[in-house]
Amino acid sequence: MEKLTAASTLAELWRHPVGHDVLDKLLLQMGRGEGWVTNPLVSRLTIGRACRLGRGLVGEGFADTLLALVNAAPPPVTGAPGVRRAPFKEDVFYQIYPRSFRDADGDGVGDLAGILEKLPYLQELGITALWLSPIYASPMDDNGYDISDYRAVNPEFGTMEDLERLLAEVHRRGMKLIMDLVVNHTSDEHPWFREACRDRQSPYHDYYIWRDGGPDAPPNNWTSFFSGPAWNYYPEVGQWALHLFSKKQMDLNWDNPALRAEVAQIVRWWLDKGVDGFRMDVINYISKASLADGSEAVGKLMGFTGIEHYFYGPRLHEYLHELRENAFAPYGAVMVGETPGVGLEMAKQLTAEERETLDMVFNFDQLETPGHVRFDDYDYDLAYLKKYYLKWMAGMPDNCRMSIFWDNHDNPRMLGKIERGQEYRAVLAKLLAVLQLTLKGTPFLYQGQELGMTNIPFPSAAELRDVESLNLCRALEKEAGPKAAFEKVLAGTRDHARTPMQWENAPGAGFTSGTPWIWLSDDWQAGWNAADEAADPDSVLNAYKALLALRRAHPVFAYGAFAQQYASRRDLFCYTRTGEGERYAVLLNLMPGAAPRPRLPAGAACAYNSYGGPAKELRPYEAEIWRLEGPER
Ligand code: TEU
Repeated sequence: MEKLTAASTLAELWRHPVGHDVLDKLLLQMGRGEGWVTNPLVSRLTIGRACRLGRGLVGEGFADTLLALVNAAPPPVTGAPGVRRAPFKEDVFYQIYPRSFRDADGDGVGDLAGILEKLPYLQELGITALWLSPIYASPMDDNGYDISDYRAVNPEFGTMEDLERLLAEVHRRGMKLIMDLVVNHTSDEHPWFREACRDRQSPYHDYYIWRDGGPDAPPNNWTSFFSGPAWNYYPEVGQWALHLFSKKQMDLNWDNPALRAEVAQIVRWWLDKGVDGFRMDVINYISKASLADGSEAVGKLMGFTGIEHYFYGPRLHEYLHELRENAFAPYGAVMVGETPGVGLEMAKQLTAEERETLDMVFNFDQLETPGHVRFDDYDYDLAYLKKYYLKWMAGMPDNCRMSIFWDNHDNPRMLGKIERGQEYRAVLAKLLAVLQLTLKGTPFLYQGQELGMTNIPFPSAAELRDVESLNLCRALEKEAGPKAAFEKVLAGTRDHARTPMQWENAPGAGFTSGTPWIWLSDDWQAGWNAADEAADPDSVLNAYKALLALRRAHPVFAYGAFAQQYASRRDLFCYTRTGEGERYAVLLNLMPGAAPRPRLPAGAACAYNSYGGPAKELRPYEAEIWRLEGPER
């Protein structure tokens, strides 16, 4: 790939795969269409001139940062003929947020014994692999994403024996278990960091990212994801240390080979115990290009300043490949990267089989519609979800793999972002289930999604628990007062997804016999709980069971080719999946009103209908799967 320079045009940047991703992301955040860059006036500008013209906006040095990022990227990925089979492509993963899943000992906090208790439920649901959010020793500043000992279980969740018992039972039931690997940072209470603070000469000092300087001003203008500057000052050593997340989550220095060897050892230690792989937290942030100031304009747009220096760093691919070779590959363990901010080409570069880095990535750009960030209060438009997946389905070749997800512990639930009311709650939940389980990629469900759990407004700021929400609330209160601050935070708080699982119509929703650690609404009383839904043939839970069974029985959903159908119908999202000697059509009505039904080929047989059976028209948000016969249309 030819290197770009300041004399290259924006048109050339747009044609460059990684340059395209960067421009695409900026346009998405601005809520602008492609025409903004591709129009002849703009596209002929050189990168240098465009950055000079916009200097007031993007700041000095932005062109250099951009060119370095683009030019350090690996060569573009070309497709491969035919899809290679692999278990992780056939699995359906289910994310457990242990604090909120099931509390077996009544202290109000979910635990490993609680997960063990619910394995029959998960197996019956049809899940084949579990992902556990962190259960390691941690001061819990960020609910376990701040690890103080990678080889210990937090007593709040149980013991190592509990974990081993859980793992054995998961395997006995023919399922897999992956853990969460949080190695962009450790807790400030990790012995490495303590040692690093105690003695500048200690080998552990260089495990972290330090800069000299007086206590008055941090070394650069980077901001943390959880409000405020991304640096803490440590008078013991007279230095600043970087933390992209909370003040207690200190970034590790991946440029230090000793640290990388340490991480590989941790991974092998767990793989020796028998875990089947890892979901790797913010793994695309591990290679920092430089510690130069971030662009203020990009910072404003994204909500965080400095991100262009580390979200696709120059040594990212090298570090991932090394870790794969040294730890994952010998065990055949699965490597799933959480990669906020990466675009389509970057996702290809990170997952292409021949590159031997990650198996799959989580990309997040489906979660907000153009021009929006998570804390904006707006209604999500399903037309964007369709546009997004049409692009990704067409763009991801068979040698790359994406995950498909709507919900996780970091975002309000998708269902509630599309519809705040309850009118179409069940049928919309089923539509999302059909889409997630029939797109080409590996689905990751999040606990409660299978029940149609949604975002129920928290009554007050006192009920919020998440460090991100609390910090943001505090910061906003100063400018806007407590009421406006709470309203803003409420729109995007991660706590929406962290409310307890609703198991049954009983006090504590069957989550706990004690007082839950986080607010629990009374939603479970209205039938939105696992026990009531199991008994109701029309429930969201039973829809998931049916769809998971269908997916498991027909590998075409894991491997088959995707092709859009009835493309002129803007109100519908229709596609076929073809392969493994089979062919299915999926019809989704994206509208809360009835829509004329497109004509299906003769011999089509209904394999799933979200209203219990097909009607003449497609009803609001109706979702169907049809088994087709015969040749391609
Ligand atoms: O999340 C990282 C991530 O990209 C975002 O969720 C980010 O925290 C923020 O929302 C920016 O918009 C991972 C974990 O999933 C999250 O729970 C942790 O808090 C975070 O990393 C730090 O470990």
